[in-house]
This record gives sequence, structure tokens and C-alpha cells, in this order.
Amino acid sequence: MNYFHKTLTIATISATMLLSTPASYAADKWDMALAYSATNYHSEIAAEFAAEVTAKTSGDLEIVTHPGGSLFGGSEIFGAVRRGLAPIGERLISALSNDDPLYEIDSVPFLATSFADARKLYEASKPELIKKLDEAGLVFLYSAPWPPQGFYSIKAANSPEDVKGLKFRAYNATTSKVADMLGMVPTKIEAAELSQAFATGVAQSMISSGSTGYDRKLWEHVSFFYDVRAWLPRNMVIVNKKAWNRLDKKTQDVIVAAAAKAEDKGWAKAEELADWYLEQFKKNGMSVEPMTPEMRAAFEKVGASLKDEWLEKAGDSGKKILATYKGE
Ligand code: PCA
Repeated sequence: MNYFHKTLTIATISATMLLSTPASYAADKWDMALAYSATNYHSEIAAEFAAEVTAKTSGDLEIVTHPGGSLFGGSEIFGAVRRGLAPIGERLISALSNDDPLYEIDSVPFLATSFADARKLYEASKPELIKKLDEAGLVFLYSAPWPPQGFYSIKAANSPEDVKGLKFRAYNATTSKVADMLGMVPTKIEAAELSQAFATGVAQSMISSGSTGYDRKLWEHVSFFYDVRAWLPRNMVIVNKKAWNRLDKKTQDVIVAAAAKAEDKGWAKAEELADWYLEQFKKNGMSVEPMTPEMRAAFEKVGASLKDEWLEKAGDSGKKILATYKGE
């Protein structure tokens, strides 16, 4: 073997080694931004999802969750994942209604008020949701619901007069509008800042699930929960498309399988815990009641007008989704 051949052989061997040894490709780490408490079921399931991906890729892709808005606050997560500042994150979909009315379909008042209907509505809207996110440079992974939404108040709310002027904590445009139309004063506040807001009187009422009231120990500040069951909003887990495209197919498949599992767990857990949260309220001295017929009528009136408003905004694509939902 002459010098030329020898050099060529060594070069070939080195190149082959580089391509085939595990050490040749760097393991990746994804920080996953979550808005809600570490002990909330959404965050726990996200942590299980992250652990599963890490284990099944033998650490080639390690996903590390950051709950409670510790990496990015709830209101920043969508933009952060879009811009690639975080490769993956979870966001309350209906908070994004400024981007597109489709994002608030799960918060149209009294449209889907049970877990079964909420799931049907989700399935009906999913193809369009995936498309919209794709256009925004995002890959959709999974979506899980919050329990049915009720009304929290620091004072008894037996008639619409009782709530007038109450400071109201809103989490999306729909909750702001409901508050406005009922004469309350809405301010947007993320769940992570909720205890503080009620403790200082910045908030005196809100619409949310038993889950968030439980996470934030709202019985320390709020005495009344009305089990309205107005809608079931959802979170979604999204990935930055560029980060996604850097993964090999095998890793993507592991993520998709883990996401499907996480989604089913999320739906089951929300339903399993819905009544349990309200039991904890009672144990901690809160009153948990249905709304009085008078209050319910006021909520339903506001809800009906918001539903019309949504249909108008969402146009033909919204109507098509609703027709699929209703099985038409
Ligand atoms: N909890 C979240 C959104 C809906 C819910 O039930 C929150 O209050 O921020």
C-alpha cells in the first residue's frame, strides 16, 4: 500500500466512524415551558411525557419541563415557542383569540359543556387547529381540557345586581366580555399570579375550573363557587417547527406516540378530578352551589350573544366545524 492509498483508507475509516458511532451526534435538550403549577395534572402529565421521550430516545432528546411560568409566563409561551426561544411549550388555546377566532372555539359559552361534547368539539376542530398552527410555524402535539368552568365570587351572587362592580380576573377575551356584559370590571391575570391577585383585592371574582381554584387555594380568599359548567377550555402542547425538523424520524415518532398517551391521560384525569376539586372546596369551607335561576338566565343571555358574535367572526370555517361537531 503506497502512501496515497494508506491516507485514503484512514480517511475513509474515520469518516465511517464519524457517521456510525453514537458519539457522532450530539444529544439534544429541550426546555418545555409550562404556565401552571407543578402539581396540576396538566403539568404532571407533561412531565411524564417529557420523561417518556427522554427514556425512549435513550437521552438523545432530553425534555425538561419548567412549570409555573418559571421559563416563560403563560402569556409569553406561544410567542416564545413560535420564535424558537423555547422549542416546546404548553398554552391555554383560547387566550390566543386575537390571532384567530378558531382558537377560542372551546370557550364559546354553553356550546360544549360536558367532557363528551368537549371532546367531540375538539375532534371536529383539530384538523383546522393543526393547519393554523402549521401556518404559524408550529407543530401541534396534544391538547387536554380543564374541568367545566364555574363562577367564583367573594360575595354571594344570587342576582345580577350582586356582581355589579366586582373586580373580575379574566384569562381570555371571552371571560373579559362576560364580565363586562355583567357589569364587572375585568383584568387579565395569569393563573400563577392568582393567589396574590385575590389576596390583595385586585381580583374579587373569576370564571375558571375547580382545578385552578384548588391549585391556588382560593378558599383562603373566596367563599362562593357556582357550578355553572359554561364550557371546557383546553391547553395545547406545541413545538417550534424548525426544532421539530431538526429531529430524525425515529425521535419524531417517539414524541408523537408519547403525545397521544399524554392527551388521553389529560382527558381522563380532568374528568376524574372535576368533582374531587369541588369536594375540596367544601372541605375548606367554601359554598359550592348551582347558580340561582336568575343568575343563570343572565349568564345564558350573555353567552348567547357571545356565541352569535363568535359565529360571525369565525365565518364559513367556523360554521363547518360546528356542523361536523353536531354531526350534520
Ligand atoms: N384554568 C385556567 C384556564 C381555565 C381553567 O380552568 C386558568 O384559570 O387560568
